[in-house]
This record gives sequence, C-alpha cells and structure tokens, in this order.
Amino acid sequence: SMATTDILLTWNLPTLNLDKVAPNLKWIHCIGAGVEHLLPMDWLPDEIILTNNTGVHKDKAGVSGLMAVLMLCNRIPSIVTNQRERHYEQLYGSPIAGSTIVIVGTGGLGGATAKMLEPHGPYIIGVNRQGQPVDGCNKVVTVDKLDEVLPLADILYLALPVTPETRELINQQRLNLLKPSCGIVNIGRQSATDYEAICEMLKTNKLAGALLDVFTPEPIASNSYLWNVPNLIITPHVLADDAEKYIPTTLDLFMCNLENF
Ligand code: OXD
Repeated sequence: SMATTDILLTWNLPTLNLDKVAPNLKWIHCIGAGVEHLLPMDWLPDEIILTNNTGVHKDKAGVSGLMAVLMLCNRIPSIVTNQRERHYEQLYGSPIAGSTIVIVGTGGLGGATAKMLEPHGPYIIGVNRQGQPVDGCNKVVTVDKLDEVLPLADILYLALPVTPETRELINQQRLNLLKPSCGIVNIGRQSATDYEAICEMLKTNKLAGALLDVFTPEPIASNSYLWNVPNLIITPHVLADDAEKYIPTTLDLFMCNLENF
C-alpha cells in the first residue's frame, strides 16, 4: 500500500528510499508527541509534510501533573519505599498551596499542568525559550534564568522534548542548586536531565523524592539500577496518555488536518 498511498498515519516507518517506496506520499502524521525516533530527518523529502500529535496529551498530562505534585507534597515516594522495607513511619505532607513549583517546558504537557495546579494555590514559575506568558503560571522566565529559579523550587516539573537545546539542560550542576526537600517529576524525555545524578541524590537525601515517567531506552531493563532507588516512583511512560481518549482524540486531530490537507 506504500506504493500508492498519499497519506500515512503511523508512529514509525521504514524511511530508506522513501521517495521510491512511496512515490505519491505527501503527508505523514505521527501519532506520538515526540518524534525523536525519526531523527535525523534527512530522509524526509522536502515535499512531504510531517505532523505530530501535539495537543492530544494535554488533558491527561494536566491530571497526571496534579497527581504527581500531590504525591510529592504528600511524600508518597518515601512512604512507598518504607512499605517495601516493612518500615512504619509517619511522614506528614504539606498542601500544594504556598509551595513553589518550577515547570521547565510550558508546551502541551507543562502548560496543562500549570493550569490544573493553579486553583490549588502554588506559586508557579514557568521556564520557556522566549519567556512568553503561560496560563496558570505566576511568572515565566527564559531558560538563561534557570539557575536563579531552581533554588526556589519545592517541586521541579520537567516537560521537555528532545532537542539539542534541552539535552542535559538539568545537569548535575543544576540539580545541585535544588533544595534537599525538593521533589522532581519528569514527564518529557530523559535526555533533559541526568538520571544517575538524580538517583544518587535520592540515595543520599539531597532530594526528597522523584516521579520519573520517561526513559531511554524504554522499557527499562529488569536489571536496571533504577528499580531499587529509594524515594523514586517509576511510571512506565503512561502519564500523558489516556487509555480511553488517546485514539479518538488522535483521530479528531487527524480528521481536522485531513480537511486542511
Ligand atoms: C510521547 C507520547 O511522545 O506519549 O511521549 O506520545
């Protein structure tokens, strides 16, 4: 069917000699938000349009963002660690109100989380490339101001795609700027930060807890060092994907683009 198709709806595809394999192809819609598995895009002929699933994840990501922040405020990663060790200790949490949440990456995922958190009364600092305002954020700063806002964070929320600019943005040096009581969530991509450093900090109480949803590679190997890190909750790349609505919402977006096409 590749020999005759005009449009391809897919997550991945063999890209070799695409102009010969699919001479009529004009548009590829990728049903994921991240398209790093298609990089580098040197295989993509100029005349073919590539679109992604931007926007499809936002409702679920917002709810998951609220859940993740509530879990960290209520010390659930540490409570789960204690449970694994049959250790009963009353760890009390704090409300979201009054906490400072730094959201790095305010696109579909980070933006939806800011909106969802706002009614609960935190002070939200968004970080994006241009510093443009974001609904739900009390303040937005540009990436070059990261080092000024990281020490303020009670929760650091990472929602970054893979790009040359985001790679290792939150490196060991920047992680060291966080308070030991800070919790981290990563719903974007692993490449934005240093998981080995985060895990070491969790083990030595230099961070209070973490919820990591994205990994390179996925799935994580059964012998990965990640499984036994204290105060870490691992979720298997599920926080932004809605079991019931993902396909219908993807198709709505596709149909809308099909009309435009
Ligand atoms: C993603 C997705 O790109 O879940 O992470 O679609």
